[in-house]
Amino acid sequence: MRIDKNQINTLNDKALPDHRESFEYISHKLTARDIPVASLIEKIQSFQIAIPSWALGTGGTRFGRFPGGGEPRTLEEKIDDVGLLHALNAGSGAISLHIPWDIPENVAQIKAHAASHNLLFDAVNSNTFQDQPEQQKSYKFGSLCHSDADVRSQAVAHNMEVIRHGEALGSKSLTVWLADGSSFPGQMNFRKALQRTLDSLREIYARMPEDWKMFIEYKPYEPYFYHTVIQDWGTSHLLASQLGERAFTLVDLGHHLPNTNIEQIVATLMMQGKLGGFHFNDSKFGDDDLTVGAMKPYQLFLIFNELVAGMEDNTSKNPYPAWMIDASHNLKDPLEDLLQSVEAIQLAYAQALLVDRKALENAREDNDPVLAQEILQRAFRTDVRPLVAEARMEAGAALDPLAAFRTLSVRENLVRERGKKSMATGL
Ligand code: PSV
Ligand code: MN
Ligand code: MN
Repeated sequence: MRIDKNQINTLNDKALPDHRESFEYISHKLTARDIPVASLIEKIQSFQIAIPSWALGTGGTRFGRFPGGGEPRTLEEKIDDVGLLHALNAGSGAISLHIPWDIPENVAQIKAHAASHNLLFDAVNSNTFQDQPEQQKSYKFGSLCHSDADVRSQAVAHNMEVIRHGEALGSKSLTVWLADGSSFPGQMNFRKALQRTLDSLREIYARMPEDWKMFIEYKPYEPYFYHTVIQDWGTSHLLASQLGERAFTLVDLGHHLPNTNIEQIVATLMMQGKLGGFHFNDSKFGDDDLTVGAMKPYQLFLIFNELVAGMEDNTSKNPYPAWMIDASHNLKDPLEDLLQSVEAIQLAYAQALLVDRKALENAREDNDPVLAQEILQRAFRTDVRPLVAEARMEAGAALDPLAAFRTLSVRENLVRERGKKSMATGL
């Protein structure tokens, strides 16, 4: 199924009078505060969020999976799904592939297919956390950190293969997330495991194309429950610093222990020019991979407040970060969940753009926490939904993507095309 512009225009026309009223209201308010609305809209439009190929199907939990039907069965269909999202919100202009789940058989065809949806290929992801059927050595006790040099070589070779696929498609970065770790005290030598990981990453880094970046994810626990080799941003930063200029830390919001001050991590990494990318999701307890903004929208705003501050005052020359959603869908329709996530990200970004940075800096210099809080919350409590909707409509997408998804019976159409029992490949 493809959504055409006429369908979107018809829906937008119906919603237009109501939208106009709310957009005029906020435009008027912002203009009175000397905030240029047109440039806000441009910024929102150019903020593109990559969709991971593995989030297009039902993830399930380790206790079960309840597929909803109409899931993409092939890489082409995964691209089609991201194309649907992008047609609805004009904010999901890239797809991130996970190898070997998404091996492109016919590269020229896949590229043309993505281009027909106006999609780019974002970072490619390696997978050394599962054994594949034809694989010689097992990753049961680790991959890049393994005590057996042959396992490490196999994992390095896999990352090189992922890079080759990415190069063919036009990706420019490799994201490495390692499950490597141990579940019992004494099981693994911390120092050797980290040293081996560094050495293996060095091999990959050395052979990475010159215009590529490496993003290193961290995670405190899971699948192992005592220690993870790259457990936190500090360890990731240590590795990225030792590897070189084109290695960066990637922050996945779910990869922190409860109550971690993620916005401070963002500020620190940006200060060092080492924030490479982001995996957005939300959580209550751990790596819950829930819809972005579903639990802690204020935290998301505070993170964007640091991101915007870091991008505006970029003395450390942090590269423009790669934005991606990394979520799992157990209850919701994956596409509806992703529409909600993209919107939540755009709203937090738009709110962060409203922060009066000069006034905030003055309040900080004056040690006035009351005023600092007022300034931040004034931005956070502004209803920026009409701004984001206007940005979408101007870009040819839907004023209300979720309503459009339902009115156009997108899922029903996908079920008709792909069947009730179609399950996405991957997780
Ligand atoms: C691991 O929890 C993670 O967040 C990494 O980004 C993986 O690549 C992704 O999930 C999919 O398993
Ligand atoms: Mn992730
Ligand atoms: Mn995760």
